[in-house]
Amino acid sequence: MKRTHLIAALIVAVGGMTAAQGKGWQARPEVVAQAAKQQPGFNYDESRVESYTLPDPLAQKNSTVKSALMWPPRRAEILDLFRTNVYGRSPGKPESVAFAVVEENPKAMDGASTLRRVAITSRQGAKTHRFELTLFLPNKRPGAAPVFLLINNRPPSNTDPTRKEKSGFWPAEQVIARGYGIGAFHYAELAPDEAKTYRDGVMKFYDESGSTPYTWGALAAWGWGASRAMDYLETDPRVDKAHVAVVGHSRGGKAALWAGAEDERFAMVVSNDSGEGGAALSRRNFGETIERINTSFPHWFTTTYKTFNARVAQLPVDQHMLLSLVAPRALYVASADEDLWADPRGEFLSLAASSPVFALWGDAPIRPADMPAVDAPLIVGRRGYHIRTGGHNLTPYDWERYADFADRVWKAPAARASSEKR
Ligand code: GTR
Repeated sequence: MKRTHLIAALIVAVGGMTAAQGKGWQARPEVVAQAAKQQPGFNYDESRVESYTLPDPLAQKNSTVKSALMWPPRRAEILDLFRTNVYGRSPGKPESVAFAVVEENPKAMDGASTLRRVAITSRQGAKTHRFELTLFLPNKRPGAAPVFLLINNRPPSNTDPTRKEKSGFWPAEQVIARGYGIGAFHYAELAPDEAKTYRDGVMKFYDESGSTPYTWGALAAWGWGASRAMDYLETDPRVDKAHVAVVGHSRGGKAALWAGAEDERFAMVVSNDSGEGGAALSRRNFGETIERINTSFPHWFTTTYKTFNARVAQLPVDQHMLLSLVAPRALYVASADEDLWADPRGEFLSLAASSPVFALWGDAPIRPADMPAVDAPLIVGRRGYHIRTGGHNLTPYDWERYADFADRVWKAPAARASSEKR
């Protein structure tokens, strides 16, 4: 090739790459300006993101994980690093868990669904802890239904079992119409979301004369609640227990990711705007920081996490490794265009950096340059992502995308129903 041709070819290649990246999401300047005004002292400027090196999720002491068969010990190691350094150690299943249906309405939502309100009582020694699960199951669906379970971090009225109040945060009618069950419990029933009182929920139940081997923070307690709800779901014949998704928004999203890491019975994990301490990379200096989250919400994480406030680069993990713990199950990460505090790009890059782990099961990579434009969902293998127009919230749009994703990875409900009949 003549020199001039070669130069032309290079320029085309560079131009092509820029064009591809240009199609992806960029924060709007007015949103950046607004964020800087609302939460000053934090970085919202992409050009000020410093370079960082992420720990390799596949690198073990003396070898690299090269196959799905080699993953379990590395997975256990990563899980333990998160327990020690980030979320703390949870007690696991209590001595016994009992379920009581406190209300059943087979004709809820004008006959479209069956409502079950279930009291979940855990017993440990002489102590008991009780919380409630609200569950709607689709009546039109033959057989057991897959279920989306929300860790509700908003007021309980958002998941009103009477349906007198309806909220886009938990659009139960819409999810039922898609053929899925939908459940929720209120996070504060597990641990109050307050530094002074957070131990007054389920943690008290494990505190033995002031000393406990459990170092869990509130996020882990909320995730523990999801596991106890799963204990119930496993017993309900109308629930397809092999297809239960744990869903959470923001702090609930952080808890959902941790629940999915700790409990592999969840076949899908959905993180909605979970940000710092959730899906977003901690090493990327954009939006909320570890120091800030540990200061504002000291009760969310284990105390060791605070020792990383000023030395993030020394954390043995980053959040792409938390996402990796979901593999080979299904994982959906969602961001919102105006939610710069949660670092949408950091959430996407984290998902992209989990690619080597998902590749162990043959999934194609999600590359950093693949970040889509707003409202243009991306599904690659068993991972999904979207960035929605609007602010920090969980909305009917988000739920539609989660149902689309479940249709895809769990096969369309109609197709499943007919294959079940055979
Ligand atoms: C913010 C916090 C975020 C996120 C959010 C929420 O104040 O800084 O990490 O969890 O609250 O839960 O809505």
